[in-house]
Amino acid sequence: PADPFGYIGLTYDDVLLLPGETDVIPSEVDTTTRLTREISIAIPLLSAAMDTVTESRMAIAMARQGGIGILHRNLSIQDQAHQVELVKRSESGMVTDPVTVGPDATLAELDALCGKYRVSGLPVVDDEQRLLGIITNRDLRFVSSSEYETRTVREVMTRMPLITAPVGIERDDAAALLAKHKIEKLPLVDAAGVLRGLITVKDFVKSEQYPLATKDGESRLVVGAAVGFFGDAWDRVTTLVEAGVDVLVVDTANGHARLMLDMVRKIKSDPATRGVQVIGGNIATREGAQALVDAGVDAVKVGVGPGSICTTRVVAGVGVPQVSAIYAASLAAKPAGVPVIGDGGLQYSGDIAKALVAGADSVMLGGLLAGCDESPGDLVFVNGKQFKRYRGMASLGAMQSRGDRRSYSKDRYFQGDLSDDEIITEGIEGQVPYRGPLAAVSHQLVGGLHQSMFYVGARTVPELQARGRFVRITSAGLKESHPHDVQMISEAPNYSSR
Ligand code: RVP
Repeated sequence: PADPFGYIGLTYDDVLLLPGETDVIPSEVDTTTRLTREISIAIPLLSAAMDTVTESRMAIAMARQGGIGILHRNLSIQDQAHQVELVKRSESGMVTDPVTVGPDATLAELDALCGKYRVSGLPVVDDEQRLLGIITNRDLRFVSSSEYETRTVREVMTRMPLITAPVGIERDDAAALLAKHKIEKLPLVDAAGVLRGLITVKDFVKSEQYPLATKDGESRLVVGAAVGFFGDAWDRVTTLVEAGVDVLVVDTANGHARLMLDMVRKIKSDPATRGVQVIGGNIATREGAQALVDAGVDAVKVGVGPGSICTTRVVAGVGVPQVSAIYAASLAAKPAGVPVIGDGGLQYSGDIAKALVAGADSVMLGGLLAGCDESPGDLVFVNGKQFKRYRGMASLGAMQSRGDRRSYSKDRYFQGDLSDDEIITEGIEGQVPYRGPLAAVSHQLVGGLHQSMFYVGARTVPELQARGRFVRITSAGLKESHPHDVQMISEAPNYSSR
């Protein structure tokens, strides 16, 4: 090769967007973008598949805001599939396959079911799924918990006849029935009295509260989940698909691996799974993106080493600064019509627009979301300040097995065959400041993007991508970008110095 050093890699802090002629008002821009070939999202954000970022609570919150959460895979197959179910059942126009309980279950068993699915009551059905009644908080109000082991659902449920509706009832008619009878749940039954679905008042409230929510054809929230390609990975894939997952992320630290490409091809061609959207990654070169596109992915995820908790670039000496990596990947993905996801390395809201102009269609966030209420883990107090733990999936903590629970995170880094004391870590464990509810954090991030679009003069994401131009800056320019020569005396909601 003529030049063994190739090109210079640039990242977020190396560039700024040029301001342009504009008549755009920030509050009026449209941030809708393509997540995959077939799924659009109203805000270009994904929450990372990490065990300190995305479980069902975060996935629900992300989808409600108009983005999507990717459930991490450092869980047993059953636990991860259960997380998918929690998201899919969380809110919908109609639940087609509601959780039910039999009349002879004890109240303790009922309680456990309600806890597992986070619902406040269940339809009661016989062995043939015929509706017998319904049991909700109202029915349990006068039962003492000491009786839960001995009393059965049959004794306290509200029996038929109940207010029910036929399958296929219009949304407005259902809302009117709920209101007229002051009930919270409306079972849908067929002519034979068999339970076919359930509509709840909560779902109506939610859909008004979250107008941008990412939903599937049955108005259930959309969710993604990470899978690998070693060992029982195929079981994981099929179990997640059965649980209703919308997007699978074949997730590894080097997405240019042959096994990865085989897994993508298998999911896209197997009759049991080919309906699901597949994201492949991570890669950081044009060739890596091309290989994924050729294997048939529905989106390419970019990022080798940019993560705030990642040490790949120092441990292995491998990676590409993120803005250049996104650009390189887009050269292969764009002509094929495959969306690009920029994963990792974002520090501020301004980095979102930079990623989009470089060639991404959306971005995946870890550190920026790990401090939210909805991320797994408790608050930690340090010197009177509140933090939440945040760790890399290649950190010692994430890769070590705990008790009889093996780590599924190891094989993301091709180390499934190593014992705990042989692991080569590529990530660290740390903490980030507590940030409050995701809604507030995403408001600031997306609000920042609205401002970017105003400055560039773009009403839509495609316009931003077409109009955006970069200027490269020096370390003096970066210093000038941040607040300087002044002591900050109060915290801004979207800025902290690092
Ligand atoms: P960040 O948003 O900068 O915190 O980066 C999050 C991303 O970092 C994840 O989506 C993932 O691609 C990557 N990651 C996760 N764990 C590790 C690691 O331990 N090296 N890296």
